[in-house]
Amino acid sequence: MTFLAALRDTTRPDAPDALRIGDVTLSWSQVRDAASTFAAGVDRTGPVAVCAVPTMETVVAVTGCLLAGVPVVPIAPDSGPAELAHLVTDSGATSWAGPLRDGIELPVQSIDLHPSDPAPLPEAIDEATPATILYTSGTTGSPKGVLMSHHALRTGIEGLAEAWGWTDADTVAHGLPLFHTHGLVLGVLGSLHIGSRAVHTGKPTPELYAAAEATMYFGVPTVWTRVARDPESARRLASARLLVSGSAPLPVPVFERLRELTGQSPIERYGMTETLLTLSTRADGERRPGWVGLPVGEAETRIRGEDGSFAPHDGETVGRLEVRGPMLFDGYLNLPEVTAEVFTEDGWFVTGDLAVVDADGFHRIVGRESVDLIKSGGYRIGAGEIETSLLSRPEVHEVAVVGLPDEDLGQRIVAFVVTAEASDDLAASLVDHVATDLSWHKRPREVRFVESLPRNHMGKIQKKQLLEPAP
Ligand code: MCA
Ligand code: AMP
Repeated sequence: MTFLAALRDTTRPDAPDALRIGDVTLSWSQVRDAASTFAAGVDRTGPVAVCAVPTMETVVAVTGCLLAGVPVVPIAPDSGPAELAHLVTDSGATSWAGPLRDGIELPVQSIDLHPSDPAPLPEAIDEATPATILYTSGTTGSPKGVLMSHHALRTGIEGLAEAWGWTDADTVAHGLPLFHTHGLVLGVLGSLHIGSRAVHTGKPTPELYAAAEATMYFGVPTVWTRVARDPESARRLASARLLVSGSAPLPVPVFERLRELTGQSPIERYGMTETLLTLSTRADGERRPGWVGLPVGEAETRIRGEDGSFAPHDGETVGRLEVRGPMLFDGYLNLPEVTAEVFTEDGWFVTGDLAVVDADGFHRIVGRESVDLIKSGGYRIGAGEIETSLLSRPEVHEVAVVGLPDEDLGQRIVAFVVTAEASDDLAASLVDHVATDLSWHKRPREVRFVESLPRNHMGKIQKKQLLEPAP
């Protein structure tokens, strides 16, 4: 078996609308020809950095790299100079595809959506080959490159297809970014493997979802919260086969409101960049609000207490969630020690999430072990990265960044800043600094000036005290 099986299958009937992104639509054979032509010309000396704007060109470049067996590094199109420099240097990218960014001196690979003399489909490649290097934040330091093989992507997608009854009769729609697992791997590459049609709506707004006429809709909880607040758009999703939420916890009231408006309960699933998706409720099974269901495909899970003992399956005992399976990553690029730290001695990946499991094997994610990993709008953001960026400003003497509860975003990034120059202008300028230095979605939504940060007798900042509501 090979990843992107449906795209590679030249015997299946063509469909004129296999893939639609914004106002560009291509058939299966057109996607195949464009991607094969990109593959034929691609620089094979190192990974290709793809500026992941939500366009057909991005999908053709990514797919072309996969067909060629060249690892692809999707880059957030608005990465600031610090983030961009880190991603390009750390990944060892030797070429670039998509809109060129200032400061990038790599050779640019051309993308032709309609080649006049298309190259033939490349031979299947070894499944152990790295497919993607997806950058994701940790609690400290710069984002880490997560190496996913073709085998991991294929087995992960096939597990989901079984759980969701996902077939080539489906049309998948979403409007999520193409530089993360959710939007790129599940939302686009998954269809190119399974053979379903795919529609990228450009942005994930309720109106655009309502107009997409799909059978399966993918969204982060913020998207579903906005759909639930827009009854007219929500009702137009009633005829869909599955409404799927993931990347962060779906609030129970949103689950219930969606059920009221659409007549169907959303599917909730859980995953990580490092593990693809490991847990989900099933199309043919129970969908319980607040719970993420059962292991998918060949994934296995276990929950352990701090002393290493296994948590009883009583639906109450909270422990650390550990995962094993063929859809796991092959490590963090250039970071063997960090990779070793996130695996147990017997080879299970420690997710950093806290969970419970009940007698039926149903899982509920209770929270994260560290307050330093924030999930805002479904984006994973490391507090340390934002603190480092803010501390580069001379006005900032001390800073602590936390995620506070937010009805729309799940968590919103709040920076507590100690400075001698507190003012509204400084707050706005610090927000702007992070938005341009790192990226737009990493900007604090709020800056609070404080006299000092709460510390324990060892001098360590007590972030938990900052999570309490402001007086
Ligand atoms: C956006 N705006 C900007 C920029 N970007 N302005 C200046 N510069 C920019 N670079 C503007 C927009 O035009 C808009 O303006 C306003 O900012 C707010 O934009 P919006 O898109 O609504 O952003 P948001 O409210 O901040 O974000 C909500 C969101 C977003 C759209 C849901 O958070 C999102 O796309 N999240 C998806 C994250 C994701 O895919 N995570 C998956 C990780 P105006 O209002 O004037 O139009 S993978 C994963 O987690 C695993 C494997 C898993 O389990 O799935
Ligand atoms: P990322 O690497 O961006 O995929 O983020 C992975 C993290 O997202 C996980 O470790 C969880 O904390 C969180 N996450 C993903 N899906 C869910 C979900 N359905 N419920 C709760 N948390 C989730």
